[in-house]
This record gives sequence, C-alpha cells and structure tokens, in this order.
Amino acid sequence: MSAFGFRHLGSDGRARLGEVSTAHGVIHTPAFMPVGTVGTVKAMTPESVASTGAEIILGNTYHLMLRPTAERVERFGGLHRFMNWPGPILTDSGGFQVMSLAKLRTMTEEGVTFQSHLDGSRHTLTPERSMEIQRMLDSDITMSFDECTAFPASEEVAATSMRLSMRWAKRSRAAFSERPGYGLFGIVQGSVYPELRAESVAALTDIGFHGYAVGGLAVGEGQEEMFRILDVTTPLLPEDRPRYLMGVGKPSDIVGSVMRGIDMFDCVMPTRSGRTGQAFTRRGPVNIRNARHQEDPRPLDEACGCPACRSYSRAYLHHLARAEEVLGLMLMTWHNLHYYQDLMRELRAAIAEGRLSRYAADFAALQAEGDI
Ligand code: PRF
Ligand code: ZN
Repeated sequence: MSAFGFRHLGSDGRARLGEVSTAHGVIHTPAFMPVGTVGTVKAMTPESVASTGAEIILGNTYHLMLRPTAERVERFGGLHRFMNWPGPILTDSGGFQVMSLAKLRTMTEEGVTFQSHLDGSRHTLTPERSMEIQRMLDSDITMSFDECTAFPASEEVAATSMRLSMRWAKRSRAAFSERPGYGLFGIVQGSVYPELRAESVAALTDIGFHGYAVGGLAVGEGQEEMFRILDVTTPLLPEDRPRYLMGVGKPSDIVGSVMRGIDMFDCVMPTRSGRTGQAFTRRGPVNIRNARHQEDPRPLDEACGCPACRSYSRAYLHHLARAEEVLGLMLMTWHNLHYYQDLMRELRAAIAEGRLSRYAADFAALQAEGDI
C-alpha cells in the first residue's frame, strides 16, 4: 500500500496543480467531490458518477452512524464495498451536520450529544468517537471533529469556538489510527477574523495533519468576504499539503478559490439543485422548469458532452421536471456533475499551461452573458 501523500506538480500564481494519493487511488487537484451523504450520490449510480470524471466522493459520519450504522458498514467491508464505489472517499466528521440537522443538541468540552433527526434516539459524538466511526467506514480522508462557528459571530464568540475546535483537533489527531494510504485533515476555523484564522492555522500546523481544510466559510458571509478570508489564510498553510474548502460552492466560488490556492471542494449544489430543476451551464444557471424551455430543441449546454446534453432536448428535460419523473432527476444531476468536473478539468489544464487568469476572465464573461 502506498503512503498518503500530496505531490505539488505546478503553480500558476497562487493556484496549484497536484495529486493526492490515497489507499483507494489518486485524485488530481484542483478536485471537486460530489456529495454522497448517506452512501449514495443521489440519483446516480457509482459508475455514472465516475463517468463524469469524479475521482473522490464525500460521505457523512452523522448520517451513516444513524443509518445503517458504522458497525454494519464495517461488517460489509467498509463504505467502498458497501456502496460499490471503489475510489477514494472523504468523510466529514459529524459536528457540522449535527448542528444543522439533529434535535436537542448539547455541546460540552467532551463533545456533542443530540437526538437523531430520524427517530429521536440519543447519540454522542466526540473527537474520539468520530475518528472511530470514520475508521469503521474505511474513509481514505478523515476530517477532524470541529465546530463550524455560526455566522455572524462576535470576535469573542468566534475565538472561543475556534479554540474548542483546536482542542478537538488535537484529540482527533491522537485518536486517529495512522495507516498507509489514509489521511487526517485539520479544519481551520476563526470566522471572518484574520487574526483568529492565523491562530487556528498555527495551532493545526503545530499538531501536524496530512491536509488542511478551511471550515466556517460559505455560511452567509458572501463571496467577497469569503475570498478576503482565503486571501489571509491559504498563504499561511503548508505548501506541501492539500487544502480543502468545505461546502463550496457555486462555479464562480470555485474558480476564485482555486486562484487563492485551494485544491479540493465539495458541495451539494450540483446534485441538490439538479433535483430542483437548476442546471449549471457555461452561460450561467438555467431553470429547466421555466416555460421558455417547453419547445426548445437545444441541449442544456451546447459545449457539454454528458448523456443529458448528447441525447435530450431542453423541451424533454422541461417535461420530465414538470412531470416530476425520476429520469429528470437523474439527467439533471448527471449534467451538473459533468459540468462541475469539466470545470475542474479546465482549471487543471489552465494551471498546467499558465493561463489561469485568462481562463477565469473568459469564464466570468461567458457566465455574465447569460443563457441566450
Ligand atoms: N466544518 C465541517 N464540515 C463543514 C464545514 C465546517 O466548517 C462547512 C462550512 N462551509 C461545511 N462542511 N466539519
Ligand atoms: Zn450536459
């Protein structure tokens, strides 16, 4: 088994081209990870997810510990075998999902106790239990247990929250069982305060992780503020480790964040909004339920090579969405994931060829033109 590692292959400005090696394969970065919360990327088979170019998917500790439980997944040989995704898997650590989904939460120094959103049963997550669950899932990339500071937060509240996350990061590191090909990422917090972000980076790099995530962003602060925080955070992170911006984002968020030195992304946007009828295209978002598409023979995106664009008209996709047909969810999701992976392929090529600024300008101009 090869070691977990990051090869930094080249740069264009602050953007990086790289390769993350894991127990279940290599990820070319900048990379986008489709979200497979409950052990499925909704409306897609693993084969169709792979066909879009995705090399890694994300799973969630919170959901999987409740159903089907980490113990059952482990008995079936881990999440890769259970769900038939042979490639790398990253799992989020649970705290973020507890805060957005669980009922009756209580947080202490030890961890979080909560009631399941499914059946009201009581559970506890601590850094140690989160590491154990992610090991049972056989996650290639384990995330340390953190608290995503709510937005907005005063500097005092943000400092207290970030320092708790740093103590939890230290406990996560101690509880993580080191194995070849498996990595643990620390998560930077500190809300919108540059000094807190710097303190968080220092605490994490002192502990030492296989990679570093930027958490606590895309929580309502807006793109400009998010970019401002990335501008003061990514330059502090070690150059020889991958950097992951959690829960981001729109296509323009990804382009701007790659230009600020981020290597990995995940977001429900392409999958979730695909199921509500929103398609991402080179000319910006398209709502396929809109009446203007009902007689339109064109594909969603003329430049896209996905099955939805190769074989189906906007009129047909509009009909499927209006009729709430399952195939509509499948084709829209397939297109959106393919679009996101095309974007990542194009970003990697632009970095490799030293023309990222030009690419970003062309990208923004075409998005601004709109769907015509
Ligand atoms: N922490 C964790 N997961 C996350 C976040 C975070 O801050 C975010 C913030 N956008 C998304 N997912 N553990
Ligand atoms: Zn398409």
